Amino acid sequence: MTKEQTLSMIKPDAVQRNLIGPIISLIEASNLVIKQMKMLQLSIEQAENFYRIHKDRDFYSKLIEYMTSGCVVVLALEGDNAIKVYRDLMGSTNPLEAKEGTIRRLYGTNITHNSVHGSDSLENAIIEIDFFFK
Ligand code: IDP
Ligand code: MG
Repeated sequence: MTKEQTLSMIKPDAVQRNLIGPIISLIEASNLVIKQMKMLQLSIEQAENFYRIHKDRDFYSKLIEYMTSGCVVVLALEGDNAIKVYRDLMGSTNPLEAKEGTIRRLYGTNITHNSVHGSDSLENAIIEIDFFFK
């Protein structure tokens, strides 16, 4: 197994509902170690840059509006196969399709307000950790 780092974000819908603690508990229970963490409100420029691969999607403007609507918590997580371990812990993008016990199934409200973000590849994990913690 290879030790990796991944970027996690607790999104505004979860921060607003006092779910930072429960989500961090699930992360720690999955043997992922928090290496760096901070709370901030994304600017429109930051949100647009972070989600630039989705700029041509119909949900993009709604996504940017939502992601800048309140504070987020960003965390750099480390562990064996951290990228997959954390993607599995999050569950599917749509909370209705996410497996029992996953963060999105437990806490997500809908496909936009799905409580958490996680890097989807080693390459993007490096870019995203750099984005917030350089
Ligand atoms: P992911 O977060 O599971 O990696 P992505 O496809 O990368 O999913 O989408 C980024 C974010 O954009 C999602 O987490 C969600 O907040 C939002 N999103 C994705 N697909 C849709 C959609 O079909 N409608 C509305 N919002 C969406
Ligand atoms: Mg994604």
